[in-house]
Amino acid sequence: MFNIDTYVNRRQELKKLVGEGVIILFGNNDSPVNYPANAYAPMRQDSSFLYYFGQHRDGLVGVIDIDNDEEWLFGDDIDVEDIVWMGFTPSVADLAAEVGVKKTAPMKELAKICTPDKKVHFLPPYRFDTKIQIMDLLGIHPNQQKEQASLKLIKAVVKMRATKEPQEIEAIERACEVGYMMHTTAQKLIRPGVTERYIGGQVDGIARSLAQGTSFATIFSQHGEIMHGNPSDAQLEAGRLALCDAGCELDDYCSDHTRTMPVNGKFSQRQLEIYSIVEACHDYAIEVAKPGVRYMDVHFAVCRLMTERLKELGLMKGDTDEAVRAGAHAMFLPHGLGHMMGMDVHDMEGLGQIYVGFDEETRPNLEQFGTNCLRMGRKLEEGFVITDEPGIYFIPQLIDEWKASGHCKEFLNFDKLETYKDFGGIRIEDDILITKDGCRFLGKQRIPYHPKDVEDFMAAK
Ligand SMILES: [Mn+2]
Repeated sequence: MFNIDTYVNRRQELKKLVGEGVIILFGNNDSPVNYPANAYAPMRQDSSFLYYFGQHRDGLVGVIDIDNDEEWLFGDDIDVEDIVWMGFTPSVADLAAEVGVKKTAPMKELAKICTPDKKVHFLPPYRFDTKIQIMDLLGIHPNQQKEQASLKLIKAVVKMRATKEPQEIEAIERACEVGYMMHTTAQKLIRPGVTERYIGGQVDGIARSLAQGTSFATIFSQHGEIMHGNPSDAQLEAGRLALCDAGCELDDYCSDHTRTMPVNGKFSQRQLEIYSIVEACHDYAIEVAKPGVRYMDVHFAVCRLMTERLKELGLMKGDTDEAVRAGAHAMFLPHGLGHMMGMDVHDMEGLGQIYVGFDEETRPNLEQFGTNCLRMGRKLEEGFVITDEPGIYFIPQLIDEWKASGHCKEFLNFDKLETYKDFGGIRIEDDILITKDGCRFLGKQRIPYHPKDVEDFMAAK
């Protein structure tokens, strides 16, 4: 938790931006795994609630009544029977005082402040219990809640959370340090015969030992071409690549890195050829990302670079600009170059990607395969934290489908693609901070990613 002024000032700023009405920020509740008392642990607080009210306990709701200039923390104090099981927990009044909130009340009083006749601002809910709370309070059916969420509040929250304060950047740097430990642990343990699940578990263990846990379900797979490939019980095989996409949460901030390693510690010539393209794309993005540059333009510049290089390998053909306009590169890169990162690993995604990753002059293209997965396109600003994560994947089913339909056949060499169906996929991902005149990596230590560094690191284990 940051100091009390942080939360007081943030709420003050939010009041100014929203202007009138009552803002209600729902904290999260415990979420049961398989019966009510067996909850997912650790409990994950809602990030916007945390940003303005700082407290991690479940069952809290923060209210900022702009019209009456009052701030409230709603929640029920636990009784001694709960204390027997959970230990002592500060009262709601004490929790409120820690973040500079003067008024508190039990949850049943919430309906007295947030009445449907007032202009009540709420964020789009993503948990079912929150949807029920909103329905009880405001009479809005869950199906209608996303569209009735307050655009004014969404835009204000995005504006504030998008630009990271120095103390937030420090927290992300600390999370990246644990990210370094997670990824280098994987690099040390990878060898033929070990299961994906074992490595995935060790990576998760670092996140749980040194931080609050992972920032998303760890991806560790020899099938790097599967975007969200969870670790299976398959054994690692010499000659294949293993892709590790993992991050932690520390002090409520995330890290998110991806590395791709040769299982036997040495890249083959074919792997090296593809790897060096991804590496070049990754490094190019860091070279050009700076305030005023649109990340969508960086994305397409990377797509053109990738296309040029894939043409040299005979996997693509034709005019580079036309190929990228047609979306042919999405055969290899079906996602965007990156996303905002912060308290959420895809920061604020729940508030609506259109408000987080785009602006008035940069609109998403939802029609074209690949481009429709662009999470971040807008002009970069100092203080943004984004990921740089190009990849090249060989997805057998996608190759088959495009080959059968002839999609982009003037830009793709399907005969050559056939021979890459057993390749897998490569992604390299780092977290970067947009600075005054450029950008920089976050985290003190670079997780090895240049091929020689990866091989040397794996050999030294
Ligand atoms: Mn990412």
